[in-house]
Amino acid sequence: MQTVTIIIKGMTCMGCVNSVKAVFKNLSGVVQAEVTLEPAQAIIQYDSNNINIDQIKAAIVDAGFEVMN
Ligand code: 9UX
Repeated sequence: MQTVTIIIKGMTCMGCVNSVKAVFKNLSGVVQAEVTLEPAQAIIQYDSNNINIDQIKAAIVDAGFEVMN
């Protein structure tokens, strides 16, 4: 299992946080995701056999947010 912290720009309320959480819920390979507004980030545990960081970041961008790292 791998863990990555992704800094997310564009989350301005808890609705946004829930939107990002929903993205991870439907993403195969993401095992656990802790999304917070302050700081605006997601700490993600994922299985590198099923998904990579670029794919995780792409899903966040597809949902309308920006990845800062
Ligand atoms: Mo809150 Mo986020 O009303 O796009 S859901 S700003």
